[in-house]
Amino acid sequence: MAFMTVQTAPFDDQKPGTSGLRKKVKTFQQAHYLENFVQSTFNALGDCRGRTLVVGGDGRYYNQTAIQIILKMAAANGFSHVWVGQSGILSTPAASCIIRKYQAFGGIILSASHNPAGENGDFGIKFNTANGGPAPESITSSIFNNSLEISEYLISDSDDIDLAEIGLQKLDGMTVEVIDSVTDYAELMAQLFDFEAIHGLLTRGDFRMRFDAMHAVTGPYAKAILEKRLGAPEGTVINGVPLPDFGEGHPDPNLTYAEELVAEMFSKHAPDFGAASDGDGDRNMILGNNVFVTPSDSLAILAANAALIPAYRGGLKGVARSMPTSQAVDRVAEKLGIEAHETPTGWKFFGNLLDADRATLCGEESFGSGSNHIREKDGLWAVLFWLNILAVRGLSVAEVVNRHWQEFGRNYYTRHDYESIPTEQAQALMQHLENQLSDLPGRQFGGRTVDYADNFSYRDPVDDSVAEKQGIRIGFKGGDRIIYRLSGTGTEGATLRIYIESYQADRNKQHQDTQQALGDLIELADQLAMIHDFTGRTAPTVIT
Ligand code: VG1
Ligand code: CO
Repeated sequence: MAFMTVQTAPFDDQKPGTSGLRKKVKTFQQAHYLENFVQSTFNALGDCRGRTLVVGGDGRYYNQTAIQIILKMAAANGFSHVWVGQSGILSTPAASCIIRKYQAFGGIILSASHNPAGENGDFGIKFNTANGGPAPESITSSIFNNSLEISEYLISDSDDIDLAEIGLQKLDGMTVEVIDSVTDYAELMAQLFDFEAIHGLLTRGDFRMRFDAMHAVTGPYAKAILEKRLGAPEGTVINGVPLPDFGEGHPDPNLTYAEELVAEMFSKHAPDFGAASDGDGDRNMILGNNVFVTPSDSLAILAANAALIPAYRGGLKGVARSMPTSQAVDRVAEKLGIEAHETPTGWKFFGNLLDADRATLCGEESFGSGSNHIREKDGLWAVLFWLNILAVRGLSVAEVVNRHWQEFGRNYYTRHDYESIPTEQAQALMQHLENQLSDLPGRQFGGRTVDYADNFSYRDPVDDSVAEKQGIRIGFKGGDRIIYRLSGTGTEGATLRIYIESYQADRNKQHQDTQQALGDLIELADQLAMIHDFTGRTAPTVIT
């Protein structure tokens, strides 16, 4: 067995986006493509000799092939020990948990999250640092710079590792340790939550729950924790076997894509609690009998109820939300007298706040929430948090939500996505908005006055790093907002995301249909951006 130095030439499109590098499987299958990115990552990290790594992915097509390549490159680059999930499976939160628990130097997570999988679908790769979180911008830009200059990579010509077999194997000088994908993560969950109370709820007989794993990575985790450990009846978890093409579905837990679950939860004999997770297990959708909880509300409710949960009984240090996420959680923070941070989109921006103990709970409107237990968002964690709340309070999901609105007011919230717009059209539209920003403050639109209009810039309070142009914000007096940004995770053209929010304190007006309640703001958002003129589109592709 020998290490080889392979000559290569740079690709110019390996700039990591919101969450790592995401491209079509076919792009990754080009000769040297994956290898270039992995070597660029190792080069960005410096001397890798003697270091340790965690490797795993969401089980999508190309996962195992990529893992074999990464292991051989890790060995040739001098890593001493690599932990790999059995059969290459690690959910994103489990990978974060394992990096922290085994004090690894970092981890490589293979996932394109909720993007469709299969031979013609998407693939993705990202690097997480020793704190278990996504590499910060300083590292991702160094990876990109390395990828533009790469001329060779190192790889071993050893045989493949048997990923199905738990235990230690040798790959040249490097130890590969195949570990159970679920055990460490399940143990962590048991430390955070009152499993006895949740067990009581799930075995009570009159409480029914449904969890949709959407044929993606969370299936084994949900079955092990909810059914085996917490006593939920078999069949509680549906679509629980991870498939390389995710059953040809789109494992994005929202009202559009989680059709099967949504149909059941909005039926006559709906279960009491419903939840779904995404491709790599870091997102969650929470539903009750005929109710949907927006992710922004869910974050606020978790924060308001945190004192009921063993792990957070001592109080929250602070909360953080991405900029487009509704301001509902800010009101909870105000009441609790704790810091509330507003960061750019993407979990990597929460890392410093969590490490510095300035935020305990974090969340994004895109169905992601998490805490300082790891450094990624965590789908099943949110589900267990909700179950723990329901078990302790003895209320239904609808009651919990309604009482929250009564106490704090309701932030009506929606996101409209326009997918696969030609990139030039999307950029022209954003430029058109940008050009208006300086004229907007003070202007009136149907009773609302523009308070501020800018392109969001964030200074990290821990290391003073600055991230600019993170989305166009139009804020009105009283707190209503319209936000526009382009997605950084898509692989086809551009996706325009428009986020719309309006606060309602009046209890008698908290039960309108969201799209109706936000109707005039939606129309204004459309007019200001001239969506139809720039894109020819008359309606969004997805509304959440
Ligand atoms: C989207 C979401 C963002 C999330 C990111 C990764 O990014 O909006 O909130 O952090 O996906 O989530 P963008 O740039 O497309 O808006 V996941 O579950 O794909 O790791
Ligand atoms: Co995800």
